[in-house]
Amino acid sequence: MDVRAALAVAAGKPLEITTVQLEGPKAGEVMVEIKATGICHTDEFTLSGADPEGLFPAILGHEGAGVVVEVGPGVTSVKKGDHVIPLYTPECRQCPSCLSRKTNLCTAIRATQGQGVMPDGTSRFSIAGKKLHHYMGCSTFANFTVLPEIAVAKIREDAPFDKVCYIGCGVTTGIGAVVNTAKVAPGAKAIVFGLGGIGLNVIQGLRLAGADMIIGVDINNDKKPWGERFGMTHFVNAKEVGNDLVAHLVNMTKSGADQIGGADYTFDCTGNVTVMRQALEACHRGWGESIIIGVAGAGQEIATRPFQLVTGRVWKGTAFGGARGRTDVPKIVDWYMDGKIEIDPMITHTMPLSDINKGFDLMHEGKSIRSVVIY
Ligand code: NAD
Ligand code: 022
Ligand code: ZN
Repeated sequence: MDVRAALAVAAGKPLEITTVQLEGPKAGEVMVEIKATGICHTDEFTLSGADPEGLFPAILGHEGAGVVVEVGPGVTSVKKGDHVIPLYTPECRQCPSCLSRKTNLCTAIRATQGQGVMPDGTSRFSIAGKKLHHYMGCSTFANFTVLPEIAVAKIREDAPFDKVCYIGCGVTTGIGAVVNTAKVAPGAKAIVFGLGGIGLNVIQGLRLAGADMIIGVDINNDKKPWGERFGMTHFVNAKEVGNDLVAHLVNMTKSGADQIGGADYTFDCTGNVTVMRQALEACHRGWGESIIIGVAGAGQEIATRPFQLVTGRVWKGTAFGGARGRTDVPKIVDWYMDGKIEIDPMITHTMPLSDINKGFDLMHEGKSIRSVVIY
């Protein structure tokens, strides 16, 4: 069938709004009508050509929400009419990783997903007979897409697509990093580096977890009111503090008889490897944990002195907030519908698919927290 899509024709070129062809779902697959999709950094990272694993031509997009319109043979967990959120981290519940209970990184379709094809090794998208690549197993920059059954989370039907699409990446990543990866306890002191679409969700996750002190660090003072809006208690401009940033943060978090400073938890939401080091070193000796969320550029490396780890600081990373998509995403949708978390104010811009390139411009210019395309 014909579908409307924003096609990534080649690295560094704007997306082309065009009609492409989509084949129906095969065994174990579902076709979803995408109703809304967020625009996230990794779409831009791939489109720019900076991602060495980027494949073209492709249908990008990985932060969507929509309705199942058709299911392939053998599909049992969802049916036509179900509302779903696509998952770039699937949950098969059968692979060694899923069964381990130690990680959310399901391996069932990992190899083919990275190659831009469905689990059977073929693509459902084409244009004029020429195959197009899928992206992160989702391809939400088209008004219809095909996904493996294990890569959709069924959600309640009263949840608005134009808001809950953000749960497909940013919201779950930020909140999940707090509740699943760090497992922050009430009373904690935390520092969040980078107050963008991810960092603000870390902040609201910390508020939900009952953290006492939530320090936000950014190089842009315009982010201060944004952080405060979601629970930040203190703001630090890293540029204004300069070289003494870590000492400044350690000083701010001093407490107890020994007056040793440092946060219980820190989160990198910038993707900058210098910031990742600062985040680790701003942790409390003996127990502070630093969680890397930001994705660094290809070939980048992190460094610190081993002393930092020998004295008990812990360096961790998280993908999709450690969330098991089919299990956890519906719960986060409930949290939103119950008013436990906020999404609406973070969606600063919406646009039709025809204006999707404007959404990328807004992200470049740092003018948006999130842009959402409404089909
Ligand atoms: P964003 O651009 O909206 O926010 C980044 C923020 O960092 C901005 O406010 C910017 O001013 C600030 N910043 C830049 N340099 C800084 C510095 N030196 N010190 C302090 N602050 C600084 O981006 P986002 O959407 O919030 O995404 C953040 C990162 O998270 C990206 O690298 C993205 O790819 C990554 N991400 C990771 C996952 C995952 O599963 N691990 C999922 C989604 C996004
Ligand atoms: C989402 N991300 C950044 C912005 N929005 C993002 C990017 C990569 C990952 C997670 C979130 C990620 C972390 C670890 C992995 N990925 C590897 C997972 C594995 O090997 O099992 C990752 C993922 C998907 C893809 C590539 C890398 C892909 O589909 N191409 C989850
Ligand atoms: Zn994303």
